[in-house]
Amino acid sequence: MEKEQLAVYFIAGTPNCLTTIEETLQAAIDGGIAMFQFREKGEGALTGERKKQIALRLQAKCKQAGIPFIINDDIALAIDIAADGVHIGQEDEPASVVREKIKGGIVGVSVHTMDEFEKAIADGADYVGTGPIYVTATKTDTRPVAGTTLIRKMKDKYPDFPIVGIGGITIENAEEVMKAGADGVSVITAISHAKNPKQAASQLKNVFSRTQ
Ligand code: 3NM
Repeated sequence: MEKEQLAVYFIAGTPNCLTTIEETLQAAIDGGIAMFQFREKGEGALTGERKKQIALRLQAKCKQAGIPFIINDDIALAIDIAADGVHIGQEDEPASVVREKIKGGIVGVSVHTMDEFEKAIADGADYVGTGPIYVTATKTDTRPVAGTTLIRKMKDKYPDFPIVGIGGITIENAEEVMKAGADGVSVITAISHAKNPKQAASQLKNVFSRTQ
């Protein structure tokens, strides 16, 4: 994968969206997101065939836009529909096992310490996400708020490895995350709950461009 694909990395599931997830994703694409992760979690989350059908529709939109379509945690679904990749946490299957299953696809791993970061690299991850950088209401079982210190340390040691920040990132604070060395920002609410998701995505893209 290219680092530039992390610039504005939108994540969403149906419970995160104010309108339909298809509409929200289309607006985010029109605003210039570079990658999308389908993360169908939380109250009211779809499962089984209904989840798969939505995934296929979102995948088609990403394909048309030429951006990677990543699935959170559900490795079986990712393989079933030939998604471009998966994103896993520390509680999921080991990244080395997922790497084998996903073959040439993108594998992203959530990390919270330098040790987890180095393990993810050794296991064959293509990028890591680290957070929560700021307070987030979207995920309740996060680690303590980390700020940008770890991103700086990670970039100092591995300047070329793709890193994205996550958790409570907004148009206002995204610049701080980029300046700490992140290759991009992962957001749910900043786009999915925006009055104008297209504009929000475009503003985040502008923050990325002006910090390069
Ligand atoms: N992972 P929002 S924080 C999915 O810290 C997720 O690993 C996190 O949502 C982590 O952009 C988070 O609305 C939620 O804050 C991000």
